[in-house]
Amino acid sequence: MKESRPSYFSMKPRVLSGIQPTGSLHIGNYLGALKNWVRMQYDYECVFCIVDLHAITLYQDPKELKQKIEQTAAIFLAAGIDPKVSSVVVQSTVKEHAELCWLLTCTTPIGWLERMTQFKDKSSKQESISDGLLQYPVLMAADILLYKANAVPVGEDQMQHLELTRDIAQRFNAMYGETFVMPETKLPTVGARVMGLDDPTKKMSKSETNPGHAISLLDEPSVIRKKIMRATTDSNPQVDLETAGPGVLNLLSIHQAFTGWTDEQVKQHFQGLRYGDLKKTVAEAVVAGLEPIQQRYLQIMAEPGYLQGVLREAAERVRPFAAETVRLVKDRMGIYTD
Ligand code: ATP
Ligand code: LTN
Repeated sequence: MKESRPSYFSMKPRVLSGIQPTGSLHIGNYLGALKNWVRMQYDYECVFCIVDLHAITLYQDPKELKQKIEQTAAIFLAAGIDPKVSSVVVQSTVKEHAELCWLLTCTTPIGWLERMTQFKDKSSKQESISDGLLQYPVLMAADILLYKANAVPVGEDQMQHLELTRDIAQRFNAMYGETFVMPETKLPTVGARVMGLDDPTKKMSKSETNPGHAISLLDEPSVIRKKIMRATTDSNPQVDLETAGPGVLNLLSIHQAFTGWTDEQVKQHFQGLRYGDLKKTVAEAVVAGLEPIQQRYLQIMAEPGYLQGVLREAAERVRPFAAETVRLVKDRMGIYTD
């Protein structure tokens, strides 16, 4: 079957990434993913998804979920995603994500899914595990392969899922002929794994409930300062870069990711500084970095219909491309296409 390229998609390489609308986005999501998206959007053809079908692999309150989907989309735009050049899409509004997912579940061995550390981790915390939680990475592979994405900017925790995506693509190509492009993982140089402020041995996460754990992108400056001042460090009184524990290293990398300082600048400024002063400096960098995002977020949310229009237009824009991929995949598998 001949592949056609709907006119919207240019010859630029493509990017796809997504964030679950499962709570308030935090600085880990920003530094690990969003900030990189903003940087990449002019060099790539980008699709950024609010992955609501992923979110429901764990129970979500239906009334809250709708709100969280819109809030997540608003944060994407507030962080600097330009809806004129990038497509901000609610995953469930382009039905081909679910359709391709089903086709891929039929070529993915269960053993590959049972080995995923995120599945093992999340399922160990549940009394009853949904089939969707096991299929989660196949849906993620479908998101990526649907748009034949060349690059996927994510945080470090998603590396295993990206490897699996390549395995799924390779297996499909071997079974049915060259169909999918191999996507590359793009990690940020700093901030690929931001740790919890309350426990620097755990990744900062939306679903963690301790209020001192994460800094939300919408936290007020006073809240940000308080959370950072209370962050867990270690028993040393001051920064020693040679022996610093994970709490101090986490604060330093948060600072570096927000300011763009070089390693040398970090060393010059922080070596020997007392922890109280380190925390004040980090807090001010975070407050300054988030202020413009928070202002834009309020403006976006105050404009009736704007966000809904952006989401509708983006879905319309990408649908022909998604439909074309599903058509090709079905054709390769011998499924009836009209
Ligand atoms: P949840 O707790 O609901 O699983 P999460 O906080 O892990 O959510 P996701 O929606 O799963 O967030 O992740 C969205 C993006 O943010 C992914 O690219 C992921 O790699 C990145 N990310 C999430 N947490 C961190 C973190 N602590 N540091 C760096 N990147 C992160
Ligand atoms: N599983 C991812 C979210 C996600 C994603 C994607 C990321 C869903 N589909 C496609 C990159 C590409 C997570 O961060 N938890």
